[in-house]
Amino acid sequence: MENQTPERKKKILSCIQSSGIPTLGNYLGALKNWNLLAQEFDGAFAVADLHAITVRQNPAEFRQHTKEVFALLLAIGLDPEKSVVFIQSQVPQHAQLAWVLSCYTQFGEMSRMTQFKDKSASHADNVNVGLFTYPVLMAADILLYQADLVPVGADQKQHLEIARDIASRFNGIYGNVFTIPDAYIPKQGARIMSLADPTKKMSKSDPNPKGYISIFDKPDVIMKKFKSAVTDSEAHVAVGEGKDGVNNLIGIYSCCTGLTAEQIEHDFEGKGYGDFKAAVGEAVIEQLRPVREKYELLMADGAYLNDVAKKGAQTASHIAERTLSKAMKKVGFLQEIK
Ligand code: ATP
Ligand code: LTN
Repeated sequence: MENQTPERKKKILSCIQSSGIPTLGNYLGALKNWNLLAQEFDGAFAVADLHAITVRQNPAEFRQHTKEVFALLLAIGLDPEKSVVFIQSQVPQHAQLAWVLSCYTQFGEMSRMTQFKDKSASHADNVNVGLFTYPVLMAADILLYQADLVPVGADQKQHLEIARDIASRFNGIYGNVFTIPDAYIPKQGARIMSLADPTKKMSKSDPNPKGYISIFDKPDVIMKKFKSAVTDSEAHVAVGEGKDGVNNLIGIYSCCTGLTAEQIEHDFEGKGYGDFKAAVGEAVIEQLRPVREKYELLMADGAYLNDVAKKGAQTASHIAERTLSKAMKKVGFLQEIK
């Protein structure tokens, strides 16, 4: 039809830090959905290596983790011909916009961030300013790409709200510069808990490797970790209050099989935790197998990864620059002396 502009395809963006080897929590809470959403929307996905240095990194390990996490983005099925897949530090506009936005963010709002409180407690010897302003850089990541939707795990909800607040404040002063993003938090898998301490979120920076399943763990290691997962003394496979360990295992099994909690309870009626843990281990092994296999092939082809990263950074930089220059112009940065 004439005069009718086609509806704009929605844009999504998300990032994952290269602060370690990604876990089953990252996969079920975030990565799995990225791939599904990328089929439907215009996607941009990045390795947030700038965020990773808020915690001290060993340079050689950090380089390796960035390569691994980048390979993982392709291994989960993201197609670099369809989505922009890149490494954050290779696109300088992220750090540039973060500075500008930091001048539109209040100290008081940052002080309320629960992740800052948690991380400054767990890294008491290195409570750096980057850890404090981390959500501003995250807002820059999102706003540069005018993202409508940001798929993340539940722990990032508060950071998304801040990104929305910063964008609305900036737009309120200067007009419509940024799209106001919505968080996309999955109904299932948004908060996978540690297998060793199910009151804590599964984290790739957990010093106890028994607490997390790495996406690249081999099947026998996965099975061993599930068999030693902390549960309770009830021996009854059912969701319940105070049954954090079993609730977590039911959640994981449900994400991997598509079964509801009721179906799982029914299927395991009268069976012990041993059988259930083995079934969960098996389901996770099958869920991660294709990802690990593709990842291993990709890791053997450094030249291909490098090529994809370069092209991704170029495309990302082109998109990001449009937003950055618009924002800087609005603020009043001198563009050209006439
Ligand atoms: P760290 O554990 O080192 O603090 P992280 O894994 O929490 O890092 P990211 O790597 O940046 O942080 O997380 C990438 C994505 O994975 C985010 O969307 C985050 O919400 C999600 N995520 C992280 N941990 C979990 C979890 N246990 N359950 C569900 N989603 C998670
Ligand atoms: N802070 C996020 C990682 C992250 C991110 C982003 C997520 C950095 N930039 C932009 C979504 C959008 C975390 O999960 N820890």
